[in-house]
Amino acid sequence: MHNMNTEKNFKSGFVSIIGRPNVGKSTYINQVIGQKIAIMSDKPQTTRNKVQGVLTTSDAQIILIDTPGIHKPKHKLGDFMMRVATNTLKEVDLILFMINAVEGFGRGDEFIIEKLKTVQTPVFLVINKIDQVHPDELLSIIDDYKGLYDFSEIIPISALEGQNTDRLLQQIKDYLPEGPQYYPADQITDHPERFIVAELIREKVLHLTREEVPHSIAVVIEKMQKSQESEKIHVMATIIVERSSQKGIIIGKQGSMLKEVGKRARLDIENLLGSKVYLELWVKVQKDWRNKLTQLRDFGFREDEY
Ligand SMILES: Nc1nc2c(ncn2[C@@H]2O[C@H](COP(=O)(O)OP(=O)(O)OP(=O)(O)O)[C@@H](O)[C@H]2O)c(=O)[nH]1
Ligand SMILES: [Mg+2]
Repeated sequence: MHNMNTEKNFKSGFVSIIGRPNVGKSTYINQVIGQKIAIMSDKPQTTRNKVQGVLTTSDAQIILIDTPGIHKPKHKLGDFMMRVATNTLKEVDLILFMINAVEGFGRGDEFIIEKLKTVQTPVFLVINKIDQVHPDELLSIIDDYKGLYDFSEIIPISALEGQNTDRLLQQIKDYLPEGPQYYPADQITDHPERFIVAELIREKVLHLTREEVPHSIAVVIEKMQKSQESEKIHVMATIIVERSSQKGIIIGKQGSMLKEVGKRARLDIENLLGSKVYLELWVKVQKDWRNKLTQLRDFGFREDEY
């Protein structure tokens, strides 16, 4: 049973963050939650699944939903990602449409605004990365977007540096209805630890590789259990790639790349689990997995769960 908070005037609700790839949606969620639950990278299309971050305060519970960046799908995985992003819009109490202050208006935004016009939910325009532009430029960005949709609020922030994020959080609370506490106060995400562990490994590959490699991988956790000989948690994971050339890149010269991925991932996983970790990584080729529905399901991309 959840620890229901019955205090009067307690507010709660679901808030979906939508936007083009790379605008900083995952960075914002992590900033609010104060821990890395959604992986981040400078490569577009980092987020693939819906990730919920839960923030509980004395007077409210905000469930923030991170979604994959809106882009034109090139394979079945891309189709899945777009459905995950747009399906959430109907079911939430508030939508944050996030844009990047550095880039101007783009085709992806046009598509998102068309989607927004089909729902009744209030929408905030959140202009992120203001640490990278001169304040004068903000006015022209606001002008570009203001005429396209009747936004409930327009809020410039820097998710990375935390500028104005308190104000945004207050505005979110103002728009939420009175409601129950859905999750226990100490729960920060709806995803099982296994999922986040797999994502942390994928994040390191995203950071360390280039070109087609980052997008062609999936990570599957084969085993995660406390080892009997030591206090460590034994994590065994397989990195799936599409071609044997990519397998070579991920393993690296004499295993150097895989070793580096493992070293960096282990530190993050230890942080997440609060325990020492023994991380064992394998690499396997599964041709064209991003286009095979059965494989997508095997790797955890299940639409019925979203
Ligand atoms: N300068 C600056 N960089 C930021 C800010 N917020 C995010 N970034 C950077 O922008 C890049 C993309 O951030 P993510 O949070 O992964 O973006 P996303 O919108 O989740 O991207 P997808 O999951 O691919 O849709 C990362 O390199 C972040 O460090 C910000 O406020 N200022
Ligand atoms: Mg993301």
